[in-house]
Amino acid sequence: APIGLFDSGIGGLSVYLHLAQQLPAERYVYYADTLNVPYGSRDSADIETLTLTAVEWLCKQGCKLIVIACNSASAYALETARRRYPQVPIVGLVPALKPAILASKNGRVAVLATKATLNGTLLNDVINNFAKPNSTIVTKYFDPQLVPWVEAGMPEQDNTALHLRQQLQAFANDGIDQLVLGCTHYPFFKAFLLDEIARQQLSMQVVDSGQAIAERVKQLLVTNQLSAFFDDGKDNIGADNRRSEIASENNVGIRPPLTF
Ligand code: DGN
Repeated sequence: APIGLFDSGIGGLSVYLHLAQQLPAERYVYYADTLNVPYGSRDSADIETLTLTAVEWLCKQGCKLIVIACNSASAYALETARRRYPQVPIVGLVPALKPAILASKNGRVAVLATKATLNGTLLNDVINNFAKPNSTIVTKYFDPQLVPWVEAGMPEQDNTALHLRQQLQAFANDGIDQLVLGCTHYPFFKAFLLDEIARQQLSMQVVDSGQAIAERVKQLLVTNQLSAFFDDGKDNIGADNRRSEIASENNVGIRPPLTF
């Protein structure tokens, strides 16, 4: 049976890339709700309804495990989805603030995410639990332009570069030494950000959740005996179809170029 992934658009592919690397024998179904992207500025009830629709669709495909590869959707629908589909392990995303706080040398941590994620309890619980009183300052940043740029398949255009350079400068001025990419669309800018950080000789690390999510999925597959090794081939995708499938409700494909 396949592993299901869901995002409001194509951002969750940044998580899929880590999964495919760590778990290449698995099959994947990816649901990109490109019809309703962006979720970031929608209200919580709306995000919950759209997410549950996606999770139900992935369950119908016979997915053995589902990754809600969207911080905004996880913020408002992870708990409900787990309650509604208790038979399927569901992994959600929260910005990787914990490792960033632990790694920070000066306690100045930035989290860049959608409004929905920044306001959600998942993120604020992490801040309350791990930010060290008196020594950690977590600053929240919201940038409405980044998701549409990734969706349009043009993270490397000139105005994108200019915008990101200015954004980095603002973080540097604020003394940030850890930048948390709190939206699954943003790792598509990571290579550019790292180049720019090196070029400007800033001491800033960029953190995202992809690797940790792949490790969590691997662990769940092992403990629940769900890895491809145990597959009986009885699912809705077909036992002989051993390639990953990209599913999109309104059939909008992935537009190149996307680098990672
Ligand atoms: N990729 C989604 C996230 O991680 O929050 C957000 C994209 C969006 O819908 N704004």
